[in-house]
Amino acid sequence: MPYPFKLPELGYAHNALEPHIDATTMEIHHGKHHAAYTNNLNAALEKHPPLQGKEAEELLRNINGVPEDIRTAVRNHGGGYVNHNLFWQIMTPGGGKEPQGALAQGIKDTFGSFASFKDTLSKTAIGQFGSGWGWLALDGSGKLVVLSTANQDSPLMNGQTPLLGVDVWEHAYYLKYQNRRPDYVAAWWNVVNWDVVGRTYETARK
Ligand code: MN3
Repeated sequence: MPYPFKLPELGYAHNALEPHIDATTMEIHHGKHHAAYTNNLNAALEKHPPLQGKEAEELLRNINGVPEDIRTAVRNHGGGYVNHNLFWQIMTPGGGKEPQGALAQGIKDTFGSFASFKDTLSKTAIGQFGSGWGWLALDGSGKLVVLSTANQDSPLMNGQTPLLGVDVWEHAYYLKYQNRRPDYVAAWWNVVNWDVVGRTYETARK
């Protein structure tokens, strides 16, 4: 849905991802951080009616076409808005396990095994210097890729479709894990919603 963008519902309770992600972190992350990205994106677009009919993803895919006076705001807050929309969806209580079907095959073909893929994405996310994200994405040629981005940059800005993202900003883990980003990333795998990631993969490949 285009402007004005709305903070989506989480789809589960704040404490639903415990013990891996604690309720207070979820409350602040969704109710404060994601809400701020949403409000700031709306504020940036307020004076640009021609952009108000566009989906946030479309703005990010063509970030260099966004007027210069709001480009940085759309990059940061539009990125934050879209990245977190995906983040809540790709997590679920009782998640984890392994992908099925076409995605399982794609991961095996690309990374050798699911374990090798997990290791690659974990290292990439942990190694992102400062705030950012680790991603599994589909590139323009339909190949699965693992990458990280700084700040709220989205793979959409590189012509890639994000399938799975792990938020490695300190606001995502500091209350429970303090400086132990590797422990957070290891725990996060237990809440991944592979059904959603698999469906996104199949849609993105069409
Ligand atoms: Mn975040």
